Amino acid sequence: MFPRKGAGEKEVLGELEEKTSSDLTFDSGRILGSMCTYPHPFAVEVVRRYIDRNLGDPGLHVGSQRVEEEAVEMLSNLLGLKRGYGHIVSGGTEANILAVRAFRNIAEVERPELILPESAHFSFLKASEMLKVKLVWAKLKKDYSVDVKDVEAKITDNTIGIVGIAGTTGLGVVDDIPALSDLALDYGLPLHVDAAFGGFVIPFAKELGYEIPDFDFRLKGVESITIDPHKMGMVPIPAGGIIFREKKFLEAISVPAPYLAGGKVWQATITGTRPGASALAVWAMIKHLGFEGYKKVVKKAMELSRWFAEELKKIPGVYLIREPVLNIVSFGTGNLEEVEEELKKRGWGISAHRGYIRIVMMPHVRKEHLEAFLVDLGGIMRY
Ligand code: 0PR
Repeated sequence: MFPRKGAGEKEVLGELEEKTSSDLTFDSGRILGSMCTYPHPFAVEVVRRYIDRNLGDPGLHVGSQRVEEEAVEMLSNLLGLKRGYGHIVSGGTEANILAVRAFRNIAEVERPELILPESAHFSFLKASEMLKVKLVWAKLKKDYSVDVKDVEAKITDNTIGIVGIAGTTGLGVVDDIPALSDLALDYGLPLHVDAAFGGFVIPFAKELGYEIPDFDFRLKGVESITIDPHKMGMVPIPAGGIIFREKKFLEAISVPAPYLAGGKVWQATITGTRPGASALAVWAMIKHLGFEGYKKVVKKAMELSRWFAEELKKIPGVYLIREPVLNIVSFGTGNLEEVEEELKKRGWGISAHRGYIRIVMMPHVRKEHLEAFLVDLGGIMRY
């Protein structure tokens, strides 16, 4: 009920505290299956300071708009491009929708089709429904990366573009983006890379010596990339990123907003009013941590995932779906649904996919949390 009379702040906060007491928190060490994490305290401070900035009316907040452009530029640099075109958006879902929208608007075909791996995130289902683009699913190989031959076999005159994934949602697999890029160039099609998760992992992991396929704008067929700062970037929700190689893609999805403070401006994002604080937090985190800072975070996460994968193998009845590529480890068991239920009963925040359980070594996940988890899992598997 909408209250007629207001209550004191203390009372309201007390009520909120009680209502959210059933939430799992990141600092409890129980959330092991999420792609989110406790944001970096510095990013939280930036959001608090600039909470009122609205990039939906950039004429009012000219400075913040410039900062967003710089954040996009730094993300482009990380992804091998001197200058890219894009926005800090609400997350990977919005970023993927914008990419599909751009491909569809540029292609101008009557019955648009998008080819994407069977491992693609469900955000593409939303894009398909909203944009009336048919999804054409390409098969996966035994290693769970997309079968590039199957992608090629599915290209038709209606194809508006191809999607590759750099860090799949379930297993953290990186598709053979170099081969997809060559294919895209051969057929004159744009390639979108969904690096919502992998974007803030792969560049650092590669420099640490992990063997991961190239995935970014250094490959000429790659026209757009989704990269989410609110996952491994440690920026508060909402913070996604969409970067296009060429300006024409952004222009293809821009609509005029004629009456705003900046005069006639163009808007490409799905959201109109949108948080400037998010863009500022992305900028601030990149400046604060730098490449070396993120590399340290990724080093820890990668090492932990390798260790955890080996420990899992020691538990009878537990098997890895595949060796980890990024900082995601997924495993199966014989009686999976029961195991899932038992783990959840013991208070573990895991992510249960069809056929396996996913553990993501986010920055808040520490070895002692995983050790406690392994003890519980071992116990469950014994009876
Ligand atoms: N692309 C990929 C490859 C993703 O994994 C995700 C989200 C998205 C796009 C969409 O991103 P947004 O959720 O930011 O729109 N992957 C996570 C998942 O589905 C999202 C998530 C995050 C789920 C935290 C649970 C959770 O606790 O697993």
